[in-house]
Amino acid sequence: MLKEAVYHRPKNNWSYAYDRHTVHIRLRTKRGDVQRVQLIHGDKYNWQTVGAELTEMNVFAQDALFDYWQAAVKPPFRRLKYGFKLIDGDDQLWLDEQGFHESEPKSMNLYFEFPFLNAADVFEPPAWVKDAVFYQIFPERFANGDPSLDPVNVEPWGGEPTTSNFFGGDLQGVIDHLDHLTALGINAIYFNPLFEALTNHKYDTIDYLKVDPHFGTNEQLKKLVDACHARGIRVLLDAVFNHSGNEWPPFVDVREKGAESPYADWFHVREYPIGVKDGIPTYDAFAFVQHMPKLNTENEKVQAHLLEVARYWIEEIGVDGWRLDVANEVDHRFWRSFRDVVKRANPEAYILGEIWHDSLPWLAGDQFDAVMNYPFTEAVLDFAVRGTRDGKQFADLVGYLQAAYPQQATEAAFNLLGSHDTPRLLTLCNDDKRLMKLATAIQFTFSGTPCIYYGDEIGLSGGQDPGCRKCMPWEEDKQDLELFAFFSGLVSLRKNHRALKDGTYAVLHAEDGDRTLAYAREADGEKFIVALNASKRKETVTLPIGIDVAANVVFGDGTIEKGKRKLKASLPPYGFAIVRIG
Ligand code: ARE
Repeated sequence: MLKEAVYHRPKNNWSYAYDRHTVHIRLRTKRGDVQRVQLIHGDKYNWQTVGAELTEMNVFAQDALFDYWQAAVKPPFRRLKYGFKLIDGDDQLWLDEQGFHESEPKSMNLYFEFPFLNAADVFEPPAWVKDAVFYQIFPERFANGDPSLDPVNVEPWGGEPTTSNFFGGDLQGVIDHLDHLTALGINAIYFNPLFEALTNHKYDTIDYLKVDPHFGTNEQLKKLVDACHARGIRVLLDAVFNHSGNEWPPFVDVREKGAESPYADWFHVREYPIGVKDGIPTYDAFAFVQHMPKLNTENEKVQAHLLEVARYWIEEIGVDGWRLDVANEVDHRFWRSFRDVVKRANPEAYILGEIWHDSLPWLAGDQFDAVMNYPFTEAVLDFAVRGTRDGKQFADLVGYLQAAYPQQATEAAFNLLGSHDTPRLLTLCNDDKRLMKLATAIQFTFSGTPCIYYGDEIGLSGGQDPGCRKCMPWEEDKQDLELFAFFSGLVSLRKNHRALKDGTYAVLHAEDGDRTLAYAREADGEKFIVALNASKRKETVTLPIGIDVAANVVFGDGTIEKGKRKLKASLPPYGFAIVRIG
């Protein structure tokens, strides 16, 4: 057994409360190196009578180098003291807080501790999130429902988007097209910023308490939210709290009065008078963008204002949560206060951070419920679209990501394949719908909440921002209805089967240099096998199944042939099959 590969720490993704009764304990070993791992556990104040129990651990995830073991235990008195027993043939090793032992430690004093399962510390994303299918709307480009609100320089709908032009999309446009969303089957919308701002993307807020007049009014947003709720659709807004716009009145005041302004401490000014020197603003700003001055979220008045904003839209307008812009550049203390305010306003509200990287520090229950899962985006695109990752490398990366977070974070992850910040999926696929469908099939059969970027479902294309922000075409002959049927079919399949949402996940086929992949999802006695072919040739994959069980392709262009204890899936180039077992 390779001791150097063994890892555990009694915190974070290694030891955490999964719910108010269950603790998950994990251990890492070298891949394929250890036959069995047992968790020895009991109550620290009553080890003799309550403990010590042995629970067999299972490998729940694997990456290229490691096996990740997990056991779920329900300590009767909510306290846990534990150690590990590693077994490989005749070799046995015990692990506690002091390290390895060749024989069972005489005392449990130095075992690891999960001191107490306090309900207040449990990371519990709202239950509805697992059942959600999101749809992202970039408001300026979805639909123009009220031309009387158009900005003066508005261009005809459907023109080429630039960084600064306007097409007149608004809230009425969304209200007018709710039937489209219902037909697609989505049950949650994420809106890019709606508050008053000068740019077409509105990430440069002027007034956090007012809907942009070119989009509509606060009352109209309330009407939209109510209409969505009546259809079972939840609504998420974009909170741009890292920075304001440079026409936000407090910043205007600092620009005019300098250090004497009562708002001087609301920002991070390095030098007065404020301005731009050699392309660098004399104050902190988002990405050196001078019209986006960074807010000082340590200032109590700034906190009070932003927290009131967080409360107002939830309590008074009824929105169901927030997507947090540039979430990783704002201090953790602020996000903790933010969570308290949001959950007080609505305990079921959802908090989604925009973080593109490893996000563990924000996913401990005291800050966010989920993050935009760009690492998943990259894994899927590499495998299904770019062809830079084979089935094994894909499975290894996914295994690594699963092990890197508590299980509830994986179950609530926000899985997107594109957004207003990336080239569109169809464009990345060089307009080859087979690749797009392959990637989307993975997205909809994975743990985590899928999100469709507006227009992807009808074949909208476009490169990097601003190309990815084209106007939604509403004439039927400009929409790819076959693609729409594909998307709505997948949405409905997912919505109707728990196994595809938070069911267990097991890799069935993933080999070096092989561009096919198969995995199983299982829950409530229901099982699906997803078999995928990311190569340009027809491929077959042989998969183990139980004896005499039924198997049917419920979605996809692949076919299956049943053998005695196996299933042969024939997959066309860039094809796939979602197979229902039993
Ligand atoms: C504008 C132009 C762009 C130009 C940019 C440079 O449109 O073409 O490249 O200026 O100055 C908003 C608008 C953008 C606008 C930007 C600045 O939507 O159109 O760009 O403001 O005016 C990082 C951050 C992440 C951030 C992205 C963009 O970590 O938070 O960069 N995303 C949010 C929003 C954006 C928004 C802003 C922030 C600002 O979602 O839409 O931009 O409010 C890597 C890194 C990531 C990086 C990512 C993308 O993978 O790891 O950290 O994200 O690439 O660059």
